[in-house]
Parts: sequence; C-alpha cells; structure tokens
Amino acid sequence: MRCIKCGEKAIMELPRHNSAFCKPDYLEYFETQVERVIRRRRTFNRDDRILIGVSGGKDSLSLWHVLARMGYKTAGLHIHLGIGEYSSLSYEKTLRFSEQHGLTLFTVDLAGKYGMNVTELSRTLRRAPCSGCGLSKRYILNREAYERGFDALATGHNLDDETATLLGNILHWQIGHLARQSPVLPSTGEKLIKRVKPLYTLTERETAAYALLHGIDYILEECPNAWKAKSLLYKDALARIEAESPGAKQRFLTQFLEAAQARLQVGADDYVLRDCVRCGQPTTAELCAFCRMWQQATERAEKRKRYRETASGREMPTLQERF
Ligand code: Q46
Ligand code: ZN
Repeated sequence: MRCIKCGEKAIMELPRHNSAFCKPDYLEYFETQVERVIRRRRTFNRDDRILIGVSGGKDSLSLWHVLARMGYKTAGLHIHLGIGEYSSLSYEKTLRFSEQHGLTLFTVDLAGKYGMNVTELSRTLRRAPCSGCGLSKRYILNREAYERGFDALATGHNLDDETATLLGNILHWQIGHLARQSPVLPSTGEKLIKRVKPLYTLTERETAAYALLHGIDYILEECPNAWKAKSLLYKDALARIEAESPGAKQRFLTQFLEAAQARLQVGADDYVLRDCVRCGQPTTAELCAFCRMWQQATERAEKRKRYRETASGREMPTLQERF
C-alpha cells in the first residue's frame, strides 16, 4: 500500500476516499479537512477566541492540538463529572496536555459547583446518567463561554458521533433535534454562544490516528456509562453498513445537511428566548432545563435526607414523607 501523494509506504488507508497516506501526508490531509470545514462552514475567524470542550479523549485533544497548531486562539474547558476513576483520569490527561503545550485550561467541578456529581445526580433523579450529564455539559459549556467572553464554542464531535446522532434522531423522528443538528449552530442571542464541530468530516479512527501520530496521550477507557447509551448501537449498525459500502456514513450526513436540513428549519425559530429567572441563561420557559433539573434533584435529596433522619429516629415516616 503506497501513499497516493508521494508514493512512499502508506501508514493509513482510507477506503471511503479510496486513498492511503504516509505519515506527513496523512497529517496534512487531516489539517486540510479541518481547514476546509472552518472555511466552508464559516465556523470562526482568526481573531475569534475559541473555547474547546475537552474531556481528555482523542477527539477533543486532537481538536485542541490541531486548532492550536493552525494558530487559532484557543483555551480548553474541562468539566469534572465525578464518574469515579474515569473522571480522575480524564482530568489528569487534559491537564497534562494543556501543560505540555502551554495552553490555558479552565475546569468546572460539577459536584463542587452544583452540589452533585453525575452518579449522584442520576441516582437522585432516577434517570439514566447520560441525560443529566449531557444537559449539564451543554449548559456549563455555553455559560462558561459566555461569562469568559469567548466568540465560539468548539467540541470534538466526529463523523461517527454525528451519523449516530442523525440515525437516532431519524429513528425517533425528533424533528426539533434534526432541525438543530448542524456542524455550526449560530448564536441566536447574546448569551447563546455559537457552537461548532470542526472534526465532523473525520472519523473516530482518523482522529485516533492523528492523536497517535502526534504522540497525544489521551484516555483510552470509555466512560463506564457509555454502554447504556443507544449511540453505541447506532455506531455499530453504521459501521456494518460502512464496511459493505465505504463512504456511506459520509454520504448519509452530507446529504442530510445539504438536502434535508434546511427544509426542517421552517418554524424552528418560532420561539422567544428570555432569561432564566434563576441563573439568567437563555431559555424559552421561566426556568431553564438545567435549573429545573437541579431544583428537582435538590428537592429529592432533601426529602430523602429528612426521610432517613426520621427513619433512624423513633417515629415511623408517613406515606407522604416516603414519597
Ligand atoms: S460522559 Fe456523560 Fe458521556 Fe458518560 S455519562 Fe453518558 S454522557 S457516556 S459522552
Ligand atoms: Zn437557569
């Protein structure tokens, strides 16, 4: 297998592009893909300050690395989710990367700032960990980007993530989600920061190769809650299709973005944003979804505490106190 650009021995084969590359040409291919997304999708300008959501995984660290290499003004934001050893390791890898490359890293500790980590939140609300985790991450990333004066918020979502999300949204006909599924979500209000996904044309395998070739030390372990997420099932199904028909994933997403997404926009902006009465972040209701979730979690936690105190005393709890 030879590099299609220079004829040297190839180290990376890309069946979906019917090509193969040596190390320097693969790294150039990767940067060209990112550059193309930035230019074509107008994600951000040279003067913009970009906050990158970094988990310590291959995608977010590769994104931070490539944007910093290309000379963009970047800083990272790591949210410590408190998911046991996985979160400690994620933080360590992120911190080490930022120190090695002299990049600014901000950290938010979910339990420290909001009172519970993802595991406690999930137990208290009796909801799947990913639902509270996903909502918290979206909210905190936007809020931190706004309060710290960033122009754009970038995440490391890749082609596999985006096609799995697309498949899930189609299977459940989530029209609202489909209307908003885009590599660039422009700011629709002063406090809603533009969200961009510069790696959306690159696969997981491709970002892993970029990270390995640059010696980026990323966390290999998956989040222990990941197996519960339906996205893994969708990724498996799409991988089988891709193996039979190289390029299928890319066509699936590209054709959705080019042919279908604009049609779903009708009525998508028919809502009025106002400030959440509790936190001041933009929302369509009185309380934003994040504050509603935390209010419910706090109330339940207090109720349980009262119940435990009563149960350990002489009085038996009433039915009302139990529930
Ligand atoms: S970190 Fe959070 Fe993911 Fe873990 S709990 Fe689910 S959403 S799987 S990307
Ligand atoms: Zn709020």
